[in-house]
Amino acid sequence: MRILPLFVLLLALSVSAEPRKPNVIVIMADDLGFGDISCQGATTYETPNIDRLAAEGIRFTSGYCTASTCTPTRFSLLTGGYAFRTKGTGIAPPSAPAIILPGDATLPGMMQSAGYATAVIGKWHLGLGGVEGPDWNAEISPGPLDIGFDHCFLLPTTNDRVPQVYLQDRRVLNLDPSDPIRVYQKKPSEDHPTGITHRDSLKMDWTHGHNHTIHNGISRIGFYTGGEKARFRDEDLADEWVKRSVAWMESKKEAPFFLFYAAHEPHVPRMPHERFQGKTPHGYRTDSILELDWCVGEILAALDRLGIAENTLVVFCSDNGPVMDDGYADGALEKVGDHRAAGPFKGGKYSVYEGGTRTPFLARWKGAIAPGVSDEIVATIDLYSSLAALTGTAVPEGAARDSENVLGALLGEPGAKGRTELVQQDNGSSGNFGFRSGKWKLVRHDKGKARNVVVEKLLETTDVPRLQLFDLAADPGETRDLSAKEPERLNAMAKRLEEIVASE
Ligand code: NG6
Ligand code: CA
Repeated sequence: MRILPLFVLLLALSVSAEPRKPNVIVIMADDLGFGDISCQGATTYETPNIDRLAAEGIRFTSGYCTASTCTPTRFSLLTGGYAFRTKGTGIAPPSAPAIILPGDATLPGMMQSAGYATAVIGKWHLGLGGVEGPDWNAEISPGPLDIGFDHCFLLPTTNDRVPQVYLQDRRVLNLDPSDPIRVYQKKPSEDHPTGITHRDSLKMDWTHGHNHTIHNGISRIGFYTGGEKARFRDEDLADEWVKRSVAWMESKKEAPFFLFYAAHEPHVPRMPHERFQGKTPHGYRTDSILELDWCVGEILAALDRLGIAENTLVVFCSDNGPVMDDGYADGALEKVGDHRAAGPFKGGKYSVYEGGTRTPFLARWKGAIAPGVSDEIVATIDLYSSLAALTGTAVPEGAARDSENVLGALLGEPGAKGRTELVQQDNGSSGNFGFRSGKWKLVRHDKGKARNVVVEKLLETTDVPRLQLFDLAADPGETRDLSAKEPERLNAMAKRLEEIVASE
């Protein structure tokens, strides 16, 4: 999707007559399921800070991300367009080129034009650099600073992909020029240690993939050498990001700021700080959820300390649903017990059933949002249009085309409606879609194969009919296919979905 910013339209302010410019923080967790927080079903450990956010704000029971993997959800959050419309928006490999390019209309760019200071701190996973990918040893462009962020402090992809270094604005932090970073497609030399050749030395074994270069006792996806001084320890990521976020907010407390805090928990490799290890009954996956909760608590405490909690809208969400074994032997599957990471929903990460995309979604703005629970449908893709409406900011014509202004619902205004329909995708290109329309859910698997429906069988697919229909009000777990009973509804929804997917 390329947008020509020739004409701009002032968005009709359907909800708030007066534009308002509170600080905005979007905290996006990574692979966090609906049932992973203790205000939504987790009973074997507590997430007090996330629960506090929920208690002081609105908890959405139909809050969604738009894809069941990371890159497409983040692409849609930042551009306001469904990722299936744009090729190359599936899970980005190590050293992938930038997916969102200078000139593309973006959420942070819109916030910049509203007068906000903007930063992204955490995981990126939207590619960096030109068509060849980033040169890790030089200035990296295009990157976040070219698409609307004033500042970034990032893990380039996911932590299971190389390299384990921070990108600060345009450069790798603490890089010694005499020890350049090199990323390789293939094993760089015969004696290069990998998760296969040095499996016995690993502090956490792999189960599938993830057996290339070893760093910090964990083998990764991809090969690299060099950059020793720039490398971080997995255990320290969260502490560093929180420290950087708090310092940045403090430096911007006079101006309105927009912070995208892109957490890594509980994505693999799950290697929380030592102080969280062993603190839950289910292994490092849920230990790392305690770490995430601690991060949220630190951010909220900073808002209180800076005296800006009443002037800050905090949105908490996830980039896709949960997964147990995602490539490392961290015990998540073996120790899951009765914990239901996706809550009452079916499927999880990689799936177009509800568990893949219906995820935690909280909004708190002290003094402006009356606390409560909402069943309105809201999605991460809607933040672009909704924040434009909030701040009274122009959106370039044709931009953010799939982003709906659900500001009234986000702020819990009485009678305000969320979406009436939403398309859910997986990683893209599979022909799998979920389509929610009111209480109805159409599920489409073009090849008749569904993934991650049964938690134990991530790598296997389950045979399913091409189209299925569920009544989410009566059957949130998508267990009773009503397609034979409701053929007209099935056909009408299949047609509408096709219309949305095929529209240019
Ligand atoms: C998959 C990885 C998985 C995870 C995922 C991306 C393998 C076998 N699996 O390809 O471990 O990294 O990509 O996750 O390599 S996401 O949340 O960033 O989309
Ligand atoms: Ca993810």
